[in-house]
Amino acid sequence: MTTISQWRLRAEFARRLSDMYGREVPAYTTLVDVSREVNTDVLARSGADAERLGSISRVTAERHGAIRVGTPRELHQVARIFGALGMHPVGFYDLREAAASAVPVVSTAFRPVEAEELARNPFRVFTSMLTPADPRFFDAELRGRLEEFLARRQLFPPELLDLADRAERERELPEAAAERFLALAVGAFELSGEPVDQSWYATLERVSAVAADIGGVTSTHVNHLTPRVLDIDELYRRMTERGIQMIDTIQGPPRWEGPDVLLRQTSFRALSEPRAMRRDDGTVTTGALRVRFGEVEARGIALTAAGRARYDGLLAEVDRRMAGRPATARQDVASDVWRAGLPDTERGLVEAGLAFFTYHVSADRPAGAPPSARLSELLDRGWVSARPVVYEDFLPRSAAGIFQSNLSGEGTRDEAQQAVHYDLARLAGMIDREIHDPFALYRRQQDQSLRRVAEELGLDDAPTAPDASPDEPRTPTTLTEDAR
Ligand code: OOG
Ligand code: NI
Repeated sequence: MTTISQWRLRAEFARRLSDMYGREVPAYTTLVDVSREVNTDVLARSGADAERLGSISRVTAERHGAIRVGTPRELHQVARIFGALGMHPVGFYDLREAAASAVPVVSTAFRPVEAEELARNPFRVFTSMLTPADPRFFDAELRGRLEEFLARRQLFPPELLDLADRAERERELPEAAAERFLALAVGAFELSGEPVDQSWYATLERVSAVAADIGGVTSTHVNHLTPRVLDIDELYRRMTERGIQMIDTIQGPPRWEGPDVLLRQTSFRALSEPRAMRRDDGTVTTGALRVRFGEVEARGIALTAAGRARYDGLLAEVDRRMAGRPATARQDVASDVWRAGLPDTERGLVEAGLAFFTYHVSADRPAGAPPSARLSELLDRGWVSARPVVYEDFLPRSAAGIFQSNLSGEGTRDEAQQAVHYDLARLAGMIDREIHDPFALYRRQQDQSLRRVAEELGLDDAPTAPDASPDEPRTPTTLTEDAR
């Protein structure tokens, strides 16, 4: 009997989701085509360098998706479905704090956590959960109605969840079951034809467009799928040339001559899509909702906690210098700040303890015994080489920016009310699973490679990578809560 392994299920799910989304949102197909063209050109221009942060086959197939659910119960079910695909929750993002307009959600991302699994297929899904209990957004009456509405709906059929549990347990499915699982899973994220209750949707929309998108309908859907591109500035230019109106910035680090770190993203609003709407009198009409969008990203090197603190400090510095200047100045301002604040070589990042690398014994190392067990010496003398670890996660501020730039209204928010507290541990408790700390995952990868180096070179102790304290941001952090 043929069985389909978890990673094949994941790759196939990503592929089918992409086909489905391309049918639903044609601009996405354009984005994928242009990304592929850019990647081919970069590969021709830069050769092996283009693959430093992932093989071209990984990058070409690479996507992240975004979905949004309403309750801990629904998030728990999502965790089971992604668990079947070898995708585990990583990281906690509080977009309520990161966004200036009303984005009442907290999020995590489901993705593979092992290096081999990431290399096979790195599909990841940014997953947000609504926070109806947060009184800054929802008063008691609306909260009650919303929770009741969410409690009644069923996003995922029981058969899908049963198959998911089986795939997670057995780490594979027989072919026929796999086929059924994939069909049901993709179907669960398709845009539903079920009429939207017009006045309920409008009630939520007054509070937050995100709340309406999540809690105003009886189903969920992929909000966007994001291809990965090797040159996002070029992609931005080509999309603009094709007449697609992009948001006015690329979020995250600027373009500069030093190493790309973390994540750069940009997006455009998709067109409105026809949706069946139920009026108060019960009649159904065709309306239109504009809830989805296109996004594209370029991935860079994963930063240590110290590197991340540095990044946050640099962004705050950019904001400070940008006060009163037009958005178009951002690239120049930011690249200046970057030059002043970040080493401009990978080796510089290593020495400063700002980024994660894996270390490998060089095939053409000198003969004899290694000169010392010090990493910098091993690197200098050609015994060992460093390969950057690619950033596999998201950035709260960019995520908030993406959410925001694609919303029609600001929504409302009552700052006199006390926020409800969420954090990684609380979210983990709600879904009854460990949520991984991204820094710990990257560090584990780095440490494993250093232990392998020690074994291969016959060293008593594994070399250690420079470490930096995250408590000393080099630039003043003038903004505490991001994009206010
Ligand atoms: C998620 C927005 C965040 C990203 O790439 O940062 C995100 C959403 O719109 O649901 O996808
Ligand atoms: Ni995204």
